[in-house]
Amino acid sequence: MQVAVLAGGVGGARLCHGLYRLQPEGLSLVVNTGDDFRLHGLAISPDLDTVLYTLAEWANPVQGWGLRDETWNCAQQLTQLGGESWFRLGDRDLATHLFRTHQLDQGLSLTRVMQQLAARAGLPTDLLWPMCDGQVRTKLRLSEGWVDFQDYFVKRQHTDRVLQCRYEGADQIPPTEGVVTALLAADRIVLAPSNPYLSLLPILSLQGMAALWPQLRARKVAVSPMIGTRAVKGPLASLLDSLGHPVSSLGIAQLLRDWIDVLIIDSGDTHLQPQIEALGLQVGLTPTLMKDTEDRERLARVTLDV
Ligand code: FO1
Repeated sequence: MQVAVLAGGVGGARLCHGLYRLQPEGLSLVVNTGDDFRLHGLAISPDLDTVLYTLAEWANPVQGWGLRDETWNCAQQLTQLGGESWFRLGDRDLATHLFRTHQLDQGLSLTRVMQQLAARAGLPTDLLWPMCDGQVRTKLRLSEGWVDFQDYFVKRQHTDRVLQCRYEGADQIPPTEGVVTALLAADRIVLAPSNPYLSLLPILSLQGMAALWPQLRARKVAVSPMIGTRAVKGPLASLLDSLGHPVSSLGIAQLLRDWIDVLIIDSGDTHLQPQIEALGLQVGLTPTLMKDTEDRERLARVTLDV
């Protein structure tokens, strides 16, 4: 079976890992780049790196992003010098950003750079696909105005109420050819348990995506990142609330209903099944929390079988 996955963030990367362990071939991971930015002159692609490190089994198992066995000498010295240190770059992680920045500055596309990084990490080169090669940037409107994604997420620790989200550039930048080919070839498209506002909608908002979607023959399955009224990680519950959706998998169903056939929700949320079905979606019920590799594989299996 050809499988394409849309993903971003730590939950997305963990499901990608489960799918990769089940079927390393015929798998295409389309990753959000709306969080990408430059800092200290370096090109940083947090979601791509989180997927890369997780699949290579290099990721920090506790925080989910960054590398395991990381050291922080550069970050500490930068703090000492009074440099910008709110976004912490580990010593080993810095090598990825140096490599990527150099290659991009030589004129290579982000897609090509990620193929090289994947190869060096022992992964197939046709596995990891940045959603686009252009610059789409997720922006959030807070009470004092629009801010960049990482200003909201890391600098301000996602404590502000978000009044609006936009994906700057998305209406002018199409998905890459590799992404379109993978979506057209897919028998199944999986929307990972990633934050819809911050990871999935940036991908789905790309130029031409809404027109492409009905042409895809794949069955489209999403995994809800909500368990009860809580997000597994991050500010999703607060975003659903401030943007006018129910703070549960019902809110996820409302947001994704035009893009999917099936929503997999946590088995503790059975009571939501009738309301989600009333939106025209099929419901899959299974434990959705991924605590270990076995959970990742088990949930991945459900996304392929449902
Ligand atoms: N997240 C944080 O909360 N604080 C950080 O200092 C931080 C540094 C960082 C460095 C490299 C990287 O690839 C990711 C990093 N993240 C950090 C995570 C990142 O901001 C988020 O996971 C995503 O952008 C949201 O999916």
